[in-house]
Amino acid sequence: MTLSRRRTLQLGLGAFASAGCAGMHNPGEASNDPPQNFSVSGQMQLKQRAAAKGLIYGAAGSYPSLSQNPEYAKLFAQACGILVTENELKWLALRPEPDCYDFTKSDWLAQFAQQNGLLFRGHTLAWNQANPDWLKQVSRQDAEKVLTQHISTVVKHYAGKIHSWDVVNEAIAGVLSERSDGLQTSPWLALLDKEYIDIAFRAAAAADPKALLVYNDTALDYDTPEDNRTRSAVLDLLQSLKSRNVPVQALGIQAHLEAAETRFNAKKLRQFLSEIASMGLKILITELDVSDRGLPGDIAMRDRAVAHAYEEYLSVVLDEPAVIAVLTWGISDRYTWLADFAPRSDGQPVRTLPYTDDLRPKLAWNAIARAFDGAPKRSASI
Ligand code: 9MR
Repeated sequence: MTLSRRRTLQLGLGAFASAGCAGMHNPGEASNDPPQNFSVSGQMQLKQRAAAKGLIYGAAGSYPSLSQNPEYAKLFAQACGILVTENELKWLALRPEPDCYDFTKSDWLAQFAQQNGLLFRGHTLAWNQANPDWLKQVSRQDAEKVLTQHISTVVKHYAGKIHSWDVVNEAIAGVLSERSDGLQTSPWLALLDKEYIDIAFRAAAAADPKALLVYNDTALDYDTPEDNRTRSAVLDLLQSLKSRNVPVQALGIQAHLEAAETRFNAKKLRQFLSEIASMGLKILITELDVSDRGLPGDIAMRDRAVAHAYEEYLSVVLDEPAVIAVLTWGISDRYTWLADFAPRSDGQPVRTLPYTDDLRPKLAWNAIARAFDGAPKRSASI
């Protein structure tokens, strides 16, 4: 049985992706060897290379990693133009009790961003995961008030200090949904049906008219039944929101990629981006990383395959002028969710992000730098 990418990643079933799975590339074949040349010129950081093209580069960071590791924090501030809260603004972290908002850790991150001249970005106001147990006790009658009050309080707390919000995260389950609209089972769907998406965006817009309001989703990248279905359901959802004047302003494409996945179809992805842009929406690549599960152990070869996946993907998405930002889900292999959620079956540490676990840039860094250097310059109005 082939499990979907979304489901295997969410359940942490990394061992599924052994090299023999259908659709997985066998890196031992010479014809499929990844390119060797990832040369980069100049000394500029990723955020500077992005900025030179009118783009923002940044990453997700967490309170434990940034507050406890000064060397990492220093590198993060040098490399990134924006900091995304990895976990600290999820309901689970922020709302231990119904009447309590604990901003301690998210405020620390906001201050870190401000002190280092980074933009700040919030993730996320409505998701089916990372919710506190007490949410299960909320009645249908109270649900709209609970969601609206949460969003109003949290968004106002950072109003004027935040670049953008992932207002709703992963509302679509695509092929995994039993509904014709592809919506993902969630406490909010159970309580408010699909209205919860409208309610969330309207509450966020009322609380901070300046923040960019993003609908964020995963499994949008490949030419697989799951991703084709997700792209189609996301287009339908965004069209429906726009037709009812729901204030969604951008699509966040998470882009959790897999180096061993061969079903990348540049034309289809490019077409999808054009369709999103034609709705007047901006696009952000919000959680980019490249899993190395399913690749052989050899580190040099693995790094080339991961780098190739970054460059191939980014060169397609950066061709679309509506893409305004590229954010990786972390910057160093030392702090990546993939170590726990998609570990390698050979037990070797994963090598998925631009910097190694001891904070040295590796080929993935070169690949991202090359994609920025080769990207068309955005016009000043974007
Ligand atoms: O990286 C995050 C990890 O530390 C958390 O344990 C996990 C559950 O809250 O969420 C991870 O981040 C996810 C993000 O919030 C939404 N898209 C998928 C990300 C990776 O699972």
